[in-house]
Amino acid sequence: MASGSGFKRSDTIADCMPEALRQSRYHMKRCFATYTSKGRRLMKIHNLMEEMERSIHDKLERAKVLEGLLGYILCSTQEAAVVPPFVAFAVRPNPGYWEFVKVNAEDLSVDGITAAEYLKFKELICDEKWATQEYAFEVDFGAFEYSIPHVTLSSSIGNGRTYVSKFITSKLAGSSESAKPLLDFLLALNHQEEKLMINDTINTVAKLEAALLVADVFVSALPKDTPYQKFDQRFVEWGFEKGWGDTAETVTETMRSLLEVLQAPDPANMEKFFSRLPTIFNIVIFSIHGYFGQADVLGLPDTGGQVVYILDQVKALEDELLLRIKKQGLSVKPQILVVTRLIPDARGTKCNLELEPILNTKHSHILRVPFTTESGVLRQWVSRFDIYPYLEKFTMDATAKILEHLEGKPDLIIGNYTDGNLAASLMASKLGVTQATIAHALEKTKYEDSDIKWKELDPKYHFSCQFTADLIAMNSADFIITSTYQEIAGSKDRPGQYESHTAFTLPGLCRVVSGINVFDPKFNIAPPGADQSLYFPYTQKQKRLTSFHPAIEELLYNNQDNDEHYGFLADRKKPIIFSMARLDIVKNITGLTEWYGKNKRLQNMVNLVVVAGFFDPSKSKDREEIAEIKKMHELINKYQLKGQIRWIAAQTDRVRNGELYRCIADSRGAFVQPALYEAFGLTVVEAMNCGLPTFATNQGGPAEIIVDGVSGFHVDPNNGDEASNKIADFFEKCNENPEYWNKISTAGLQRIYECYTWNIYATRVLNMGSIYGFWRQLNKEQKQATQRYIQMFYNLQFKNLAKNVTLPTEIQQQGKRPE
Ligand code: UDP
Ligand code: LCN
Repeated sequence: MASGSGFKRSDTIADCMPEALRQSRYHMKRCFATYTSKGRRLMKIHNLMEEMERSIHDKLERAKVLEGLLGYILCSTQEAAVVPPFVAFAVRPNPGYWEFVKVNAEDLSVDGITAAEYLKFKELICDEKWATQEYAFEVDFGAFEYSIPHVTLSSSIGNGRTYVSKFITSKLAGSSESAKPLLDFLLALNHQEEKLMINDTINTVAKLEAALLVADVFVSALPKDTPYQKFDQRFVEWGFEKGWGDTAETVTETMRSLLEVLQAPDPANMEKFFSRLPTIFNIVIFSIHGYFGQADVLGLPDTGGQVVYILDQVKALEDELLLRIKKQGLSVKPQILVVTRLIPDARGTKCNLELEPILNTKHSHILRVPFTTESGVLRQWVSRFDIYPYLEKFTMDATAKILEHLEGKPDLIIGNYTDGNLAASLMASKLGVTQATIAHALEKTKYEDSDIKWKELDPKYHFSCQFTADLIAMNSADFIITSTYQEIAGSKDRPGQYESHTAFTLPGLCRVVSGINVFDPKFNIAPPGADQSLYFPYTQKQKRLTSFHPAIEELLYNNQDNDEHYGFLADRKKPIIFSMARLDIVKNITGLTEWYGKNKRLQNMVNLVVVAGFFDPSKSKDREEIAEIKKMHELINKYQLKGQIRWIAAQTDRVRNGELYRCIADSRGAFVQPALYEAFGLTVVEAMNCGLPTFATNQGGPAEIIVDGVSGFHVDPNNGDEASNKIADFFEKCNENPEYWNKISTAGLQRIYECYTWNIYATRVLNMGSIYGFWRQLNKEQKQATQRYIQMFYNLQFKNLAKNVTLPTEIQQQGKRPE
C-alpha cells in the first residue's frame, strides 16, 4: 500500500504531512475528529485503520487516501498518542528509523517533535503530573555516542563485526603513529603473565615492521611443516614470542597478515589477523536463573532453550578454542566456566552441586554459587522476575570463586538474559574485561505497552528492575550477540526487541530518551544451531535410536492417564501435530489447543500431541504455569478433546526427545510452534533438523528461520482460525499428493544446513571476542565516560528498585534482605 506516495527518502514526514493532509482535508478533518473524540488514549495501527474506515465510508475515497502519503504514514505508524486536540504519531518508516509528529486535529497543523517530546506527550495519557514536571529524570545514553561511528543502512544492522574491521582499518591507516594502538595491544598480550607475540624490545611500529620483514624471509625459506620449536630461539632474538603459529607455514601466514595490516590495511585482512591472535583462553558465561543443569531440568520453570543453547555453545566454543590454540603453537588449556545459581532445594536435579564438569568437553565446568542473604543461603528456586535483590551479592561471591578457579581473570565474559547480563556487566567493569551480552528474550516486547503500564505490571513482573538492568547491560557490553535480525531491528512492520529500548518511558520513574542505538556496530547476528548428534533426520535409519521406541510408543499411545501423560489418541492412523514448550502464557500451547478444538476439519485429519509443564497445578510454584495448567484442562473439557489429544508432561531427556521428533515425522505429522512471541525458537530448529515440516509463529525469530511456504510455514498466533486452516490445508494437500510433505521436509533441512549450525557460530563469536577487545581499547575514553554514567544509574536507580522486590516467604518471615 502507498508506495507510490511521492514521498522521497530525503523528505521528513513533518515536511510532507501538511500538504498531504491539505489534499484530503475534508476526510482528514472527520478522521482526526474521530481519533480525538474518545479523549486521551494510546492507539495502535489497527485502531487507527478501523477508525479511519468508520470515518471515511466511501471505499473508493478511502482507497484514494490510503494510496497517498497519508496511507504510507499510517501504515508506518507504530502507535499514536491522543491528547485532544492533538494526535502525536510515532512513525517508523524503516527498521531503526523513527520520526515523531504532532497533528492538531482542529486545524490539521503539523509539528515535527523529538523522541523526548513524544514521550512526554504520551505520558499525559497516564500521568499528567509526571509529564508536566520541569525536571523529570531523562536517561540519555546517546549523549555518550559522540566519537563512535555507526552503520547507516537498516540492512547493515547486526553486521557489526564487519563494520568494526572497516572502522579500525581507517583508524590504523596513514602513518606508523596511527598503528601505535595496535602495537600497544600486541605488547599487552599474555597468558598468565607470560608474554605472547612480541616483547618489549619491539617498542615502535617501525621496529615491528623491520622485525617482521626479517623473520618472514627466514621462515618462508623453511619447509612448511617445520615446528615452531625448531626456530623459536631465532624468533626471541628478533623480539618475538610464542603465538604466531605451530609451523613455519602458519607463522608465515600470520606474519604476512600483520605486515599487510601495517602496510596497506584492508578490513578482510584485519578480521583475518584478529581471528589468529591468541587473545582468548578463558571464558566466563553467566546464566543465573532457572535450573541450570545437564539432566532433568528442561521444562522446569524458567528453564528452557537458554540452558540448551549454553551447553551446546560451550562445546562449540571449546572445540574452536582448542583448534585455534593448537594453530597458534601454544599448549594452553582453555577453560570455560558457566556460572549459575546453586539451589539447595534442587528438586532432584544437580543444581545443588558447586562444580560439575560439562559433558563432552575437556576443560569446561558449571560453577554454582548460592544466593545469600543476611540470614544465610536462599534454599528454593526463585522466579526470574523476582531475582533482582540477590544479584549484586551473587556477582561479588561469584567473582571471587571464578578468580580462584581460573587462577586469574577471564579474557571474555558473556552474559545471558537480564540477570546474567547484569552480573557480567558488574564483573567486566570491575575487572576491565571484554564483555558480550546475549538476551535470549528481552521481556519488554512480550507484553503490550509494558513500559507505560509498568506500575500495573510491576508487582508481578518487576519490569522497572528488568528494563533498567537491560539498559545497563546493553550499554556496558562491548558487543551484543543476537540470534536474528528481528531481535535487533525487527521487520518492516514490527520493531525489534533492542529497538524497542531506543526511546520509551516509565512514567513516574524515568523517561528513556535514548536507551540504545541499533545502528551501533556492537550488534552482531550469530544464530545458534541444534546438536546434530541428537537432532538428525528421521530418514537416517541406521542412526535411529530404536531402543527408545517402546517408551515413545507408551508415551504417545498408552490409553491410561498417569503422571507422564493425560488424554489419549483413539485413532493411531492419523498423523500427529506436535508441540513442545514450557507452559508459559507466551508459549501459547493453550492457544494451539483451542485452535485445534475449534477446527473440526483439522481434528478429522490429525491428532494433537503437546509436551508442556505438568497436569496437576499443585505441582507447580510458577504463577503463569498454574494458570496455564488450569486453562488446558478447561479447553480439553470444553472442546471434548479426549481421544484426540495427548498432553505429555515436560520431557527432560534431550536424546529421547530427538527420537520423539523423528517418530512424529514417521507419522507424517508436523511441528507447530504457536507462541504469541518467540525470541528465537530452538524447538523450531530441532524439529527442522529431524525433517519434520514446521509451522511456526510469525511473531519473532521463527519468521526469520523459516521461509514461509518454502522451508516450512508461518502462522499468526493472533489469528487462530487462519492458523488452524493453514495447517489443515497442508494436510489436505499432503493427502492429495504425499510428495508435498517430503518437499517441505527436505527444504527445511536444507535451510538448517545453510544457516543454523554451531560451527559457524563459534567461529564468529571468537572472532568478535578478539576484534572487540581491540575496539574497546581504541575507544577507551568514551567507554570510561559511559561506564561512569552506568555506575551512577546502577547505584541511584537500579539498587533502589531492587530493594522494593518482595522476597520469597521464607526470607520475608525472617525480615532479612541481602546486604
Ligand atoms: N524442552 C524440553 N522439554 C520440554 C520443553 C522444552 O526438552 O518439556 C527443550 C526443547 O527441546 C528446546 C528447549 O527446551 O531445546 C526450549 O527452547 P526454545 O528456544 O524453544 O524455548 P525457551 O524455553 O528457551 O523459551
Ligand atoms: C529463550 C527463548 O525464549 C527462545 O526463543 C530461544 O530460542 C532460547 O532462549 C535460546 O536462545
